[in-house]
Amino acid sequence: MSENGGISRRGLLGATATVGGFAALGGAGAARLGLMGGAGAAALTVGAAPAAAQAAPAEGAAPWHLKPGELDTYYGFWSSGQTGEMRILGIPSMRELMRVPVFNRCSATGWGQTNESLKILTESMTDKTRNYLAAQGKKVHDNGDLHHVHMSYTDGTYDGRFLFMNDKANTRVARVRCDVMKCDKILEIPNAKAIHGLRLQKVPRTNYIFANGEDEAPLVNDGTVLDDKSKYVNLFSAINADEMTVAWQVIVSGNLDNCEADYDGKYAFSTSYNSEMGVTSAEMMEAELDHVVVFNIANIEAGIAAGDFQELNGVKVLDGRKENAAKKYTRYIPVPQNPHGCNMAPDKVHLCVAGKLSPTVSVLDVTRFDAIFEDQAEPASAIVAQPELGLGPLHTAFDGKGNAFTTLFLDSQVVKWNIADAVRAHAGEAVDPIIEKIDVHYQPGHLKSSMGETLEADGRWLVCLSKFSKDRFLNVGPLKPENDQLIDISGDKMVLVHDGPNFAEPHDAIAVTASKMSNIKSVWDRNDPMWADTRKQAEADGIDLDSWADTVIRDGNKVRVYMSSQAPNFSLEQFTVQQGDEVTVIVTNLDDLDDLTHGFTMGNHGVAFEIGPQATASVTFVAAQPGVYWYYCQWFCHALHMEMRGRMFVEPKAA
Ligand code: CUK
Ligand code: CUA
Ligand code: CA
Repeated sequence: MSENGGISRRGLLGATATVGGFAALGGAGAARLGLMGGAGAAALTVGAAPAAAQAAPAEGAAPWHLKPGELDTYYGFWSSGQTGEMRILGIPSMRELMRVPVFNRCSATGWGQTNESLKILTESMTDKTRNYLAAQGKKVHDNGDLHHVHMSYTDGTYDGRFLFMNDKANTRVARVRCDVMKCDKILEIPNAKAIHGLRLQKVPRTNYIFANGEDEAPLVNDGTVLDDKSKYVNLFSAINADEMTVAWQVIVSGNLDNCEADYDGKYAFSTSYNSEMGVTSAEMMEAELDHVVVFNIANIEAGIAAGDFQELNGVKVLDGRKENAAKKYTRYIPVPQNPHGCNMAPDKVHLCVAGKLSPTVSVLDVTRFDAIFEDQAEPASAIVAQPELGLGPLHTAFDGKGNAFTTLFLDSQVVKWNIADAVRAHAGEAVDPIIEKIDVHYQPGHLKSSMGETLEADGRWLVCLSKFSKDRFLNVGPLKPENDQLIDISGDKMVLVHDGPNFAEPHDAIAVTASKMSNIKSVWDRNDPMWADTRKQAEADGIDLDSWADTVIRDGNKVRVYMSSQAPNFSLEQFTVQQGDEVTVIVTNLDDLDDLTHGFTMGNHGVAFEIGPQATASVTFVAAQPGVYWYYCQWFCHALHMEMRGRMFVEPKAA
């Protein structure tokens, strides 16, 4: 068996000769090589290596094969790209455990429809968005593009409190509470456009969320500027993680792609693939060198304190462009070409910047940044290695033992290499930093090692999120799943052990030791802030939400229907409203057992939501059509679950 699983992807490319010259290729060249997708990418990825090339050890001995009832040892938190939700998978089984709606509309849970979720989705909305949505007859966006999920840190490792994530589509950042695995805050970021890269401060704890705006836009974007490029900017945002408010923004030169933070709490970094500030794909590939922006957190905070900012849409905005270097907010490190991934090694020293159009990863020594900010050293002096790893390097992960793993998008491979050897080779020593390459299927984007973005990187598992599955699964039509692959990295050789089909499009994931997640509840706290507003209204209506409630309150043409659920009954088997009433149904689930969720679906009204054990949830709708309508519990809860239903009677409007 060939170690690389048969035919090498490079062979298919016929690319040996093009590796060196790849960085110099212009737009057309890159398009021909398929990097920009389309026909090129397809041609490149058909013709797969034999699928069975990676033989698994005998069953039973395989640590990734969990028997029924066995629990995984890691939580995987996955993004879902254009689906807009967060997903939880178990590692190493790769079983999908849960979907957590965030930016999307969820039919099962009522996310995007319940009053409690609508408050979270709308409370930080800008006026511009609110007005846009009103013109569509909508209250909220029901799509998102969630690329990056990261967990809050204390002292450089995961603390199990929160997960934070971006929405590139509608320029938002969200927070998910780990105790109940529900989103509790969504923040629309003013001024910036298309929040893409998102990372967290790692030490001493996560006070800031760093979020990149990817798209350039006029700073005052009011329809008066189109072609005057001097008015276009990009913004780096720091968000207060506790309050979920924008702390400050920095205007940068060039655009921003992925970001990262160090293990000292001093710096954040962003890659920029459009240092050219081009507006066409060809313009964005003109320069051979783009850059990494380094943000000096203390200097920026001092600048804010000194009043060196303009206030724009309620946010303090500093100028960190190249021409403002004297302020020492930012430094620009030149790297080749259209860099993408930006990953900090757990050795606290090395930042790995993947070249994408260049076959190299640039290794930056962050301990040199102090001198660069003090103008005692050139920005480029931070580069201590630049190993040539293969075609289309996108993201890097770490095993905590000095090795790095980089995805090669075009080569459809993961390359394992040694950081110290790469540094020695850069200094002129005759060492090859590349340890091994393994084929993945196909076209990998992110990859993530277990605990690999913490000081507790353990080198056990590597998840590789491949963008194409092609022939790896039964054909399901023109739209294919992606393929999240699991690689055992605990031994000397990487071993591919699992293919995991996944729906559009998990860009990124993190793998967290299960013991970090001991604070997850199975039953809600009755006083949870999620329904604090609903509780306040109930108190005003004289209703005790914590006991059996079966009361209908009329308030003009607003009707509030309070009911409780306890398997297999709703407290109200019927209620009556008038045509045209604005009806709010408030359901409290008084069951307090593990896994006893009820639901409320109002037939032919497009209304459905989840009520977890001890939770309260509500939905408001207009009873526009007279008649009898059945409501029912859609969450299987009891042998008499089908019978758990009742009637709403809508009386016709008096003529
Ligand atoms: S980006 Cu998708 S593969 Cu949005 Cu993290 Cu690199
Ligand atoms: Cu309650 Cu089904
Ligand atoms: Ca560029």
